[in-house]
Amino acid sequence: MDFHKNKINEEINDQVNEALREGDLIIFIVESNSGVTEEDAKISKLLHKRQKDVILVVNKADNDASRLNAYEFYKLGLGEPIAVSAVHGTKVGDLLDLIVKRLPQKIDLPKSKENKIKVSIIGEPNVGKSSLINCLIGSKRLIVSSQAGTTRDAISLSLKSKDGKIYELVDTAGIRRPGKVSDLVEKFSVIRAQTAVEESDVTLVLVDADAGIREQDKKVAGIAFESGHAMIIVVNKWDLIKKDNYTMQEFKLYLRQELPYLNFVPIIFVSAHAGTRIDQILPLVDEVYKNATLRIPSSILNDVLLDAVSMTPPTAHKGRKLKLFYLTQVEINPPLFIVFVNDVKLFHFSYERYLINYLRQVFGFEGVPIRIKARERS
Ligand SMILES: Nc1nc2c(ncn2[C@@H]2O[C@H](COP(=O)(O)OP(=O)(O)OP(=O)(O)O)[C@@H](O)[C@H]2O)c(=O)[nH]1
Ligand SMILES: [Mg+2]
Repeated sequence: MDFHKNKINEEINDQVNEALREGDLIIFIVESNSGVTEEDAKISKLLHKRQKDVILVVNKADNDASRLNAYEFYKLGLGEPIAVSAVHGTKVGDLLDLIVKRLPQKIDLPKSKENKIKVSIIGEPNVGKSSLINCLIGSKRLIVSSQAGTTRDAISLSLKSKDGKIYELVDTAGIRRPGKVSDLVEKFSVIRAQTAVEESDVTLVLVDADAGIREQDKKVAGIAFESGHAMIIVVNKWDLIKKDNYTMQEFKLYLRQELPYLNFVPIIFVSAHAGTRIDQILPLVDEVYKNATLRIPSSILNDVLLDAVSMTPPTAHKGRKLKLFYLTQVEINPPLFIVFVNDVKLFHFSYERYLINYLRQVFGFEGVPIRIKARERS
């Protein structure tokens, strides 16, 4: 336990140093009621050494007495402290103004949503989500540890690729097995991951090669699938597997068996430790994103619908037969198709699956769940 604690402290220090190195402006937060602590003094020394621009924020200044306490922090030598209350929102607006004023002008914010791809990474605790992001960005920005449950909340980091593309990478808390922790925590981690996935363009479903596919991995993959967004299965810790020429193919087969409804999702085998194939992840992200934003003209879709129906016509059900009139794509990223029929009750799952597979055969859509809704023609 102590070993883990020390290891985590070390990781936290690394992370703080990294943030200090990268940051253009440092917000140093102290607590008003505790006065200047030894730790505060230590951190101030570190900041002086770094010669960075610092805003000293005294938090929990909820009343007059604690607001007055703020002046004590002058002695840290970091300039005028600003007293705020994060809980009540007092002076937080002023702080924001101050931050904007002090930020260097050189910061280039992404200009529009168009050239940014948002990628969330989800998976069970400990599969290496944070390690993978660290490896992608080439820096130890996120805390990594062998203790499950290290990442507690979603964190996003920006990455600019060599060709100038911007990716927003979202690390999420591991999705825990029910019963392992209180149900509330498990529910919360699922909801947070769902939200991250809903807001992303592409989801990386991370699994641990050494642990294999567990029930919980299936649940995680289901979250990505349900969102309709593009997805990739990333098998991490490939370095731990004893391999020969067939191992990857065998593992792929095993995955396809365990997750049969995800047969359209690309699989990549990586090691966040050794860096193996990490450079292939973003090109794959680009590819599935392109597929998710594909827009197919209705004229072409209707030719395809005609072909599909003549190839395998719907069978009659209790004397009534499904008729399909028109197919159109109403949304991209995630794609959504609407098919106009004579009676929605006759559009059964099996025919829906047939049409989806047909669309895949013609257009590919690798990595993208396809959804078709039936509507009755009025
Ligand atoms: N051998 C090996 N170990 C890895 C690899 N990636 C991560 N690990 C280890 O797996 C453990 C968990 O890594 P994290 O990156 O913290 O995992 P996580 O998925 O972010 O975990 P939570 O935040 O707890 O959900 C750490 O001990 C890592 O060093 C890998 O590719 N190979
Ligand atoms: Mg983590």
